[in-house]
Amino acid sequence: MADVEVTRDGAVQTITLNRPEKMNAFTRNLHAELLAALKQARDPEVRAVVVTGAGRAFCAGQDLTEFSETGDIGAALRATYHPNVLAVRALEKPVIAAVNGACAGAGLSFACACDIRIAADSASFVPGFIGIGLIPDAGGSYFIHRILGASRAFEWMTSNRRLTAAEAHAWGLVSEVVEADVLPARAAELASFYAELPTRGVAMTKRLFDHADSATLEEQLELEAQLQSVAVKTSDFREGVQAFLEKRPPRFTGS
Ligand code: LHQ
Repeated sequence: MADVEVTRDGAVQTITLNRPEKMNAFTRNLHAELLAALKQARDPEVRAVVVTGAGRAFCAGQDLTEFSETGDIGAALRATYHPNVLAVRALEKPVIAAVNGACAGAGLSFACACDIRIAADSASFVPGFIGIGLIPDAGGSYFIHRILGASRAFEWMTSNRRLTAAEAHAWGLVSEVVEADVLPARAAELASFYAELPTRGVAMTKRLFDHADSATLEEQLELEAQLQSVAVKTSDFREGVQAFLEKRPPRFTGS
């Protein structure tokens, strides 16, 4: 059985981390299959992506039983985690993490690399790293710091406190919490909503916010100007204006 399952429903691709007996912990093989799934999601017909986990966990981070085999950790991170995190950020469509259960260590980092996080009420969020004497990796120090702010991020990542889904929602780590049995349906509904938006506009918004993290105001204004010049040339811009003038809902195609 594959460690990562990919399904397609219309313009929505769902990627399921599929090692339920190991809480979907990352192995080299899972990383490779995840990267292949993210490459598959580049298909222009795919306009929104959901990432979730099989069984009772979202992802427990690095499989600690494979840990000793990794040797040079820096090299292992560069070879396995980094390409997947960068692939999510480079994907020109929204990536929704549907956090169905425990989300720990690099699994938490990966969820935080996604554009949107929703959670089951049974989900929990565990830094993990400091519990085994490590530091946040796989982008954890980058994304969690940005989502929570420096002070809360430091306190959480060093205390290793397990957060409930409700607490994660109160902190702004997830945007929505639903009952566990309706999470797949809610994720599908949210992804369908996104898949019907002007995909290129959504993708360029993603790029702008990533750029804003390290840009000066002048640089950000310039990138806005450049990308808006692209956006006005899309069919979806023409359709949006036409639909507005005709007082009807727009039918965006993502082109
Ligand atoms: C696991 C794991 C796991 C294997 C639970 N591996 N079996 C990158 C590069 C290189 C090196 C190192 O690290 C990294 C990045 C990282 O991700 S470091 C952080 C690694 N992750 C952790 O430290 C998390 C460890 N796990 C936990 O804190 C808990 O197990 C969580 C919060 C995930 C789930 O808690 P519970 O729901 O209470 O379940 P449990 O603790 O009872 O675990 C269930 C089973 O899953 C258990 O096995 P067993 O045979 O007793 O049923 C665990 O050993 C196994 N498991 N995480 N990462």
